Amino acid sequence: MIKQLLSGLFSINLLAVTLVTAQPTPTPRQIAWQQSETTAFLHFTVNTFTDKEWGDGTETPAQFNPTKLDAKQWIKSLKEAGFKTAIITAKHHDGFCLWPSAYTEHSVKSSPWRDGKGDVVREVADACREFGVKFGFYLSPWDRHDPRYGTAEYNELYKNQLRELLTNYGEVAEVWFDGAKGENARDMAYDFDGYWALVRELQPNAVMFSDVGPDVRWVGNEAGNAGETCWSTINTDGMAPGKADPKYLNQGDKYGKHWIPAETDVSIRPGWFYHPAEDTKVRSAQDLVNLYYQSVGRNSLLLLNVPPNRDGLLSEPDVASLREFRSILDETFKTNFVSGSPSLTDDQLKTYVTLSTNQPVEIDLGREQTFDRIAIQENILNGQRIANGQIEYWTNESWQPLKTFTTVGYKRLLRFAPVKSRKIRLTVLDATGPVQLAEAGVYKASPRE
Ligand code: FUL
Repeated sequence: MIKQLLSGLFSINLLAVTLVTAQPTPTPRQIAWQQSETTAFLHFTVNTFTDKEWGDGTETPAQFNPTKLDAKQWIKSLKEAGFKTAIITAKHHDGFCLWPSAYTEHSVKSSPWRDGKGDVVREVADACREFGVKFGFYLSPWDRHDPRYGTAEYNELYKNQLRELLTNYGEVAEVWFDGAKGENARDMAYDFDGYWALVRELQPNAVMFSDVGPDVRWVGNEAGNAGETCWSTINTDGMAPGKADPKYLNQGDKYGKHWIPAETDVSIRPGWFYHPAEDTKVRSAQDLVNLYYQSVGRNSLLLLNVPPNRDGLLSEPDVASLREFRSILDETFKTNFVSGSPSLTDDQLKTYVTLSTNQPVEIDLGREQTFDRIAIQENILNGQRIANGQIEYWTNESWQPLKTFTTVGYKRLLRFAPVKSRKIRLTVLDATGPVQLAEAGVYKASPRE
């Protein structure tokens, strides 16, 4: 009897161990991607000059002439605003190539810019190296110019162009595969498996984005909103780029089998490309800070588009907003009030406190402080486990509710009206396994937020 009971317990334990170890975890390239938090998108092509969002492929390279182009100004501004990576649209849906591809004449080499000898991709990659920003590119599968589009030959052309970009411009941190295709677009079966294999072969450290991964997924909208609940785990089996349910992508899946975190792509202006009429519609620094809370603060990454203008420069209102955005964030997160919990404040995911559900952990602030922001992080090196929890604060007499939350993952940021207290208490109420709480921060927001 006792023996039976013991062997029963033993198998339950074994089951628990198997369940925990079978949970998906990130690859080193996904961890590096997530920890970089903010990436810049640079949408630039003939559309910049034709005032369009989607070129139809009939544009002439003669229209492309950014006479004052200075990629150093782009990358320096982005670096100063804390962006760790920059992704350039090497080719958008119109098919115009920003580098002198050997496989088409529809590129910068047929344009008046730098007498047809220029290469925007090279200037961006070089500036990235100079300022210590990682480099990435977007190469639209949908090509409205090339006559080979729609045939098997196009897949070869696309792979040849990928190869050029993956071999001639140094280290690549991210490759962006856009799933967009117009309603009446020609039919075309993209060889995504072939494209992805080439990236793995030539740039094994690069993460690949598409709606459904393989490394990073779309957040499901272009408004800058990761799900209030946002799992890095998801089941993408049977899904293809351009054909996944945006709501599912937005939230991920508590029981997802694959680790494919969400990337939040959103523009600093209403459009993705520069339009003079939108010079007065640039998002304010406060608006950008809000986007940061809604993306990075919900276990995602903020991919913010800042489109160069017709001169080939980032416009002053955009640069001013970016600068103020970073200065606000720096001010808010400068002083962490948490004291006496080294493993929770050392900025290291791998040092953590292990928590079971319904086992509260008290976090001391050393003395009474006024605060209105809390940051918590899980050790995602071992996966994502918190499904929901609550935070209370101590009034000197009792614990009072402060905030509830759902998923945490890499980072959860909580905003609330200021409270004055000396300690908080965090309780995980539901989790998919033992929780590894890596970081906790308690802050007072910048008055400029
Ligand atoms: C979409 C594209 O159609 C837009 O033009 C833009 O590039 C955006 C980032 O992705 O799918």
